[in-house]
Amino acid sequence: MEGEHPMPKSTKPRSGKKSADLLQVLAETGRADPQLDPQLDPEELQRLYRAMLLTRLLDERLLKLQRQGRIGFYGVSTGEEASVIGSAYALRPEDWIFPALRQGGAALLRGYPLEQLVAQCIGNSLDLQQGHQMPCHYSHQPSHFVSWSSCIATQLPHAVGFAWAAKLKGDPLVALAYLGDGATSEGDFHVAMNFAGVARAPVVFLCQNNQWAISVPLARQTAAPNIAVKAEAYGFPGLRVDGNDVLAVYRATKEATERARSGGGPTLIEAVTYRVGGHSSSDDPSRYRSQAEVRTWQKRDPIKRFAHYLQAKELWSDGDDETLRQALDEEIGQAIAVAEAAAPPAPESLFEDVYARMPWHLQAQLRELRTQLQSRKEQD
Ligand SMILES: Cc1ncc(C[n+]2csc(CCOP(=O)(O)OP(=O)(O)O)c2C)c(N)n1
Repeated sequence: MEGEHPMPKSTKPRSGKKSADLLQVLAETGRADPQLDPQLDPEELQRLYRAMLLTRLLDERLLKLQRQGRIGFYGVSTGEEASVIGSAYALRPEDWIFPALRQGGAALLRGYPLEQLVAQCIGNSLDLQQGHQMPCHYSHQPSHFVSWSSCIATQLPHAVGFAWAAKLKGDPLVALAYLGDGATSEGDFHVAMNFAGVARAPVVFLCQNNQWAISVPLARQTAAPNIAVKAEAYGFPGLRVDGNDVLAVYRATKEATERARSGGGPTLIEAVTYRVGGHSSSDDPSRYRSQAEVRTWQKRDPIKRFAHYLQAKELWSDGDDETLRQALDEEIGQAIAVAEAAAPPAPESLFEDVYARMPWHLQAQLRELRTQLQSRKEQD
């Protein structure tokens, strides 16, 4: 399989070492392996496609908003939509997601309202977090989507703790923890993987190996032949899937989550994909990687591949695609309009959502703020 999915030079596993096979359901032409096709029904397939396309179009619009100074920061998931949507789709509503930077599409799939996502990037009063978090660091309790700390890999021990608690309580829940290839070099990765293995916690680690951690290529991240192999040292399965193949990602995650739910313990899934865009709106990737490498991966676009599959099944046409794109563009435009119309957060909200019981010194500062706001009002 490895030969069918060649990687650019800088991201190739070391020669001479055998790496695990890559699970692929869809060939790059969109042709499905009949033995591996999960046989989702037409509505489900179209829902997956819509979610991937929404993610792509939303990323394009929000990055433009950032360039226009209308939001402060943004991180796209362009090229990684199959890894995000295929894995999130494998969960049950009662399961929980511990995301990293690029999983906003998963939150939307699970019911995060689009205008609230945009408002989160702005940080205004429509934002559930009232601007307390960095833009693009979403959380939405009803979707079981947990807030992320920018400190790389910290979500992994959180996910394991959650999963272990669920196991102790006898709740049949699974935690899906997302991470990038760079996160595998953090101490928290080892802590989480080790503890998950020992406790046989119902957690699935979904590593989007997008080949880069800002400007650090995979070849400088690890001397191991791949990321999936690391699971072996912790005593649980690790597997590699084609991260640009939504059905392969879905299939692998479904198997892993159901094994976890039935007491079979954790799994590490390495979704082999590529970060087509910059690391974030603050990054210029042309300073450290070649356009030829980017173009190679752009040819493996996960959305186009899935569209070919749907077309071959006569579930999709170019006309359907155009109609959906227009509808999504409109939906995004409306969400932006609603989000931008919201007022800034109330100054007092600075004091909310940190302590269950506010300490005395913050109570004093809050009183002082209120007095100042009142006297300003009287001056106006
Ligand atoms: C502990 C820590 N070290 C460094 C950083 C700076 N930093 C932010 S994102 C990032 C790279 C993350 O790469 P990866 O885990 O591969 O995820 P990706 O962004 O590629 O999805 C780094 C080093 C950080 N946020 N936290």
